[in-house]
Amino acid sequence: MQIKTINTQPYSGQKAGTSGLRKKVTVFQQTHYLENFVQALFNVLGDVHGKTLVVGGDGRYYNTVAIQTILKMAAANGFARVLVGQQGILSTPAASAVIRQYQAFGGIILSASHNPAGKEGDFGIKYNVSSGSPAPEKLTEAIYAETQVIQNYRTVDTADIELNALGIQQVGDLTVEVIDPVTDYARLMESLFDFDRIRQFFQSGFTMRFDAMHAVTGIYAHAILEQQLGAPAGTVMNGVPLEDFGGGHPDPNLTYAEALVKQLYSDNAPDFGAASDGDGDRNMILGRHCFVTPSDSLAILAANAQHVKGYQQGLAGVARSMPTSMAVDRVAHALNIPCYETPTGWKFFGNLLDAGKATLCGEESFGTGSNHVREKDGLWAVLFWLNILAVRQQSVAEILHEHWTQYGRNVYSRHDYEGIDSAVAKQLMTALQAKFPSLIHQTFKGYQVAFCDDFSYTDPVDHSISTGQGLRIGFTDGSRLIFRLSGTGTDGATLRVYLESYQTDVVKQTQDAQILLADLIQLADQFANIRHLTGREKPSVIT
Ligand code: VG1
Ligand code: CO
Repeated sequence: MQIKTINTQPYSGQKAGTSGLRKKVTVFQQTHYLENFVQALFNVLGDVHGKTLVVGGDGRYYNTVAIQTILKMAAANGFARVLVGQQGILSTPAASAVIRQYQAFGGIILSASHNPAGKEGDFGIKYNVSSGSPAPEKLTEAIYAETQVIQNYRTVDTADIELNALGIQQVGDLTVEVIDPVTDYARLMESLFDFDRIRQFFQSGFTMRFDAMHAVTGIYAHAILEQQLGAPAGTVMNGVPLEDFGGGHPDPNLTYAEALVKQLYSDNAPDFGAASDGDGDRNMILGRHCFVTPSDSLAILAANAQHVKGYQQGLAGVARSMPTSMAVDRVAHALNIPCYETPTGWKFFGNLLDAGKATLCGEESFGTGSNHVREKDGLWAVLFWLNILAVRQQSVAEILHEHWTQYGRNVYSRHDYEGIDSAVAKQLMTALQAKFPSLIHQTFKGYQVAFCDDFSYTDPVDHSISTGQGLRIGFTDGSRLIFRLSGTGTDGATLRVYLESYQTDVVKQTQDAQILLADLIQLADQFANIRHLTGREKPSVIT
């Protein structure tokens, strides 16, 4: 088969954000745009002869077009084997699992996660290394540098590869194997959780709704929850993946998963509710008339890990991203295990997981995971909860409230201001940081400022340093205000304000977080001048 070398010119801005390169579909549709990025990646990887690559995506519009391009380029660049999900599908955690299981050299995941899909929506691409972990910053920076100087890419002239039928095809010297996207992942889940017990739990009348939001987890949830675990048909809602995710915004939170939230707060609510995002790595946990924040969920999983077969031997440590609440720190303290604080983005957990320093990890952005893969994992978190509920035979609300009684409640909320002007967002952050010296040790509404900084992180394993990871204002009672700009959006800027206080009064603990955080919400506006600078009266999304 003839290898073609095609001349091209660099595009600016092919820089990975928090989780890969995310742009509008129309940006990816520009001539050679995707090819440039993929060739830059292959150039940085060096000699790939004899190596195996995993390829799959969340099924959004442009997924299979991109996959055909990538397969042909993989053939021309000398890969020996590509494992690709049937119809181009692999959820992000399943891709990570497949990379690990087949000891692949790495994998390419096509997804823009929860960002809307379709012709006018977003698309994304990212590379994961042989451990299954998102590429570290060193690698993403090298790829970016390569995109700036790229002059040609290699591909082969061949018909499109058949992605619907399982099995092996030859593309020149490249062996393409179309694999079932669910099988390996489901087997991994079965090795971690007590499926028999969960099956009995459903048989005993326990009810749940899982909202796949017309995105990739539909096929995984149908197979695992309904077929394997025997949950009644209809347990999975919006379970058919669509190219445009049904026009929705598959972000599992109180705003975008409204239909599910309504059901869980209705008179005949099921016992348990959960949702996942576009690419299956996020999760939201709900009980009857009850919402568990992702930060609390991480803490509860850590505190109950002994009930779950895959984690019975104990946790080596836990890790959370800096803006995630400190609820898990309290559990770690009680268990006498270390708790690591990393910048936002799953790639920062990779080294801790590889080194066996952390077993469970989590982010406030509805991301939870463990050392079973190197991505956050939505269905895994749901199964973990199901396993705990089946063992403890208590409601979600009872488990949550008992947790708060024992550890205190880290009252938590995130306020997002989406789609604001990028220049204004930068100005807001600069002005806030300039104010830091005037805030230190001062008292506002009874909160005394203990420290202000711009978070930076030194990786305890490879000692790499990441700076500029978010502005923090910490108070003497442990409360925190954190300000960050999103690194995953494609429209203007998104300001994220993270609010946290600590409450030991059992009566107050059950009050609404927005009420308990009211003073801190006002202080955030006072310090950062949010309403004035952005012209927004309130956040666009509150989680
Ligand atoms: C957001 C979240 C972050 C998460 C990232 C990728 O990033 O805050 O915690 O790791 O999305 O998640 P940012 O930079 O927009 O705040 V996913 O499900 O989009 O892969
Ligand atoms: Co995601």
